[in-house]
Amino acid sequence: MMKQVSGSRGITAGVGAIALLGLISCADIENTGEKEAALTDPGQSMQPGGPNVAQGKKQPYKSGEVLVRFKSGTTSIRSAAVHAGIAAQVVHEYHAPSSLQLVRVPQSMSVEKAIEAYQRDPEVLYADPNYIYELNVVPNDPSFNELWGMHNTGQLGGVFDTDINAPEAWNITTGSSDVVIGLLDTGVDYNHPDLAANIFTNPGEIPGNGIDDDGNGWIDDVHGIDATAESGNPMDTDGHGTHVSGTMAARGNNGIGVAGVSWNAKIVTCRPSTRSARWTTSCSAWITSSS
Ligand SMILES: [Ca+2]
Ligand SMILES: [Ca+2]
Ligand SMILES: [Ca+2]
Ligand SMILES: [Ca+2]
Repeated sequence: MMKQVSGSRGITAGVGAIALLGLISCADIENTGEKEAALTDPGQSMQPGGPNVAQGKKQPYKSGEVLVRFKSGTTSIRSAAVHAGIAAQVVHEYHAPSSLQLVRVPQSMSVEKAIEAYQRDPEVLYADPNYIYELNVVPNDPSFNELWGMHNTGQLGGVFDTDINAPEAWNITTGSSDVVIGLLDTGVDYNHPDLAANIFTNPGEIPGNGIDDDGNGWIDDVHGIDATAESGNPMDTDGHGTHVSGTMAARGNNGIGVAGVSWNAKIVTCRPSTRSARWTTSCSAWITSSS
């Protein structure tokens, strides 16, 4: 279960990030003009000593390409001679880090063999594959970082990747407002700033006029019903239903609070009766008739 932060309007609580999408390689970072990102030294972020395919975990990289960084003071004549030794061609030279080059190796040579050859040369500081990184969709909601169940980097001390891989799923879809989710819980705070946009509205009901406009047996049932109080007002009286709603469909990437599994789905609510089993009929009938 995700960590819940209490408060008068708490759904769940964190630190924001940037919405990113797509595949990008180390070399592309500079080629696409992301100068600040390119200042990151690939050799410091990758597995030293060659591609990590030999270490049990495959990370995709561009075939036929190697990033080579020479030691400080290596002359261009010397580096050119090293490349010529394996018939590799320099296709890009980086300003930062210094002495870093992207080379294309011959088709007859694997990236692994090329890296082995470079690493044998004393002038080479390191040689790495041109790894491809997948930049997943991460919402800008300030408390997203606390949702370890969605994306666990160990940020709260837990086990890395023990999560539902939400950013990976969001690469495919972040949900649809055409989907309506029925909530059977303690109700929902339908005015919550991170839920209000995703609360279902009964199109046949005029709010606050004391009339059952759509004739479904419930007066002013705009966002759901409360089968316990037998009213058309499903306002949460406990907080649990609001918390669950946040997990299901808090508005994602709106700069507020958290993100639900679905960023846009609509929530329709029935607060069940604790006094009789009649609520099951009431809830199912209302949800079916109104959504
Ligand atoms: Ca994960
Ligand atoms: Ca009604
Ligand atoms: Ca009404
Ligand atoms: Ca949000």
